[in-house]
Amino acid sequence: MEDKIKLFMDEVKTRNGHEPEFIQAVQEVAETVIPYIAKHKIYNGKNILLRMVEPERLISFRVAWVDDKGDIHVNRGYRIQMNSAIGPYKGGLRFHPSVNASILKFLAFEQVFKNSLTTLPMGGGKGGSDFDPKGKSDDEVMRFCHAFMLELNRHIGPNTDVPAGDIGVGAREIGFLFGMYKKIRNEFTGVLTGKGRSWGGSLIRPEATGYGTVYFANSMLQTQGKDFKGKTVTISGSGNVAQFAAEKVLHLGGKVLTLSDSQGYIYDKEGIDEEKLAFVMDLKNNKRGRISEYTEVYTSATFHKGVNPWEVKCDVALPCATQNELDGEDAKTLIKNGCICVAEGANMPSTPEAIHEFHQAKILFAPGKASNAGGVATSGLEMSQNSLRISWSREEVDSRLKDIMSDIHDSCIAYGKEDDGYCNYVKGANIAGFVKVADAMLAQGVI
Ligand code: NDP
Ligand code: 2IT
Repeated sequence: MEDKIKLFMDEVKTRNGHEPEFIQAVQEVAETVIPYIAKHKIYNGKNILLRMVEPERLISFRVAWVDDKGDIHVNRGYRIQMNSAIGPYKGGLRFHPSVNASILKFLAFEQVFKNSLTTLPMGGGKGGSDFDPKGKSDDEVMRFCHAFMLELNRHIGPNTDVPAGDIGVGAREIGFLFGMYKKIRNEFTGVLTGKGRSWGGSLIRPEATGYGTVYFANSMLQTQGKDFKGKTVTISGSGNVAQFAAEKVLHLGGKVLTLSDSQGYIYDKEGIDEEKLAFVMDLKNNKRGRISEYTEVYTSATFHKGVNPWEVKCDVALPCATQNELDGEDAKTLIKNGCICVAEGANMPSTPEAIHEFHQAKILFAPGKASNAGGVATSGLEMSQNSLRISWSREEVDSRLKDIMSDIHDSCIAYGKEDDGYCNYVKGANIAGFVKVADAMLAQGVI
């Protein structure tokens, strides 16, 4: 089996040698899915995984725009249309200076499995740009988004490819992108999700990734007869996912100790309560400030520059910032400090070494493609509402989100439970996600 995996990975590395994040994401899937393929005859000899690692289409384009001073800038835009076996391509757009083909291919690849897990008919895609919205005026962000959509519009559509937000792309950016799509195509359609409430957006979509992550973590805790009540929780990030993960932890009676951004983390020993969280939301979403400013208002907190929050003792850790933000040493520290559960709100925040440590210690660990699937699942619900031209209530969407997260948890248990009763959620998510897409690819033939 090791040989089969190595042979496969050698081929992936030959073709994508300069893409470390993509190779990392594929390696994790290969280790769990290739043994499954070997045991299931219908997938033998079909090279399904080899087909799945090659994007159906990779679009790269120039985005030229003019700043407030009249200077011209050039950024690179991308859309990776990874797999459409079970539905139109679906996945977010990331605007961050680190964006490159490797990062977007890893995200698009993960998205294929994640979307399959949601039970909804969505293929996988991802896109974005190396544009940095930080420090730009609203007008500059608008001009960039309009220039980006001027090209992207010809590659997407409500039945073709439906982008949404990710790092650096929130309600403001989706608004500008949607406005330009509508103008060029003269169509008001559900071509993007994460839209504003008054123009086709779904209730609960802003909350969905963070809420879903905590619903999933709660199901994990319940397998041990536990829940969030009285649990201490460390969270990284302070953006969309982190904010609403924190909110749901508070709803369920947990105590949130940390939040972070790329400059460091804040530790509030008294806990970040609802009022303090409202301050953070205003600081990050409206004032576009830095998380360190929290300590200027709340003296119970300290700011720790240039480090991540995994050194803080906690019961549950929720990495909600970015890829590879939690390494093997961080994992050892969390385990040593008594952490019992790690659920990823971000995509691939734990390195392979960290995942190895969690599995060795047999603590509860959920990969993002399972635990953060609530965001895209609710995007799927937004697409359904757009197609039906209706909008569901908060309760309706939240209850569907809860059901979907619970179904994903069941799928992980079904495919990931090991002989000693420990659930390997990585294996469970990869195989459950793979089966649905692979069956569709088999049915559709070699294309
Ligand atoms: P936001 O842009 O709203 O927030 C991102 C947060 O992560 C910010 O606090 C940011 O800090 C921090 N961050 C970004 N890059 C780094 C870095 N290199 N090192 C440390 N911190 C960093 O993005 P989201 O909350 O939407 O996304 C967070 C994660 O969740 C990503 O991995 C994304 O792919 C994933 N995700 C998002 C979904 C969604 O619906 N939005 C759905 C599923 C997954 P700073 O401001 O300093 O950059
Ligand atoms: O990583 C993700 O799942 C997202 N950024 C959300 C994608 C979506 O289409 O809602």
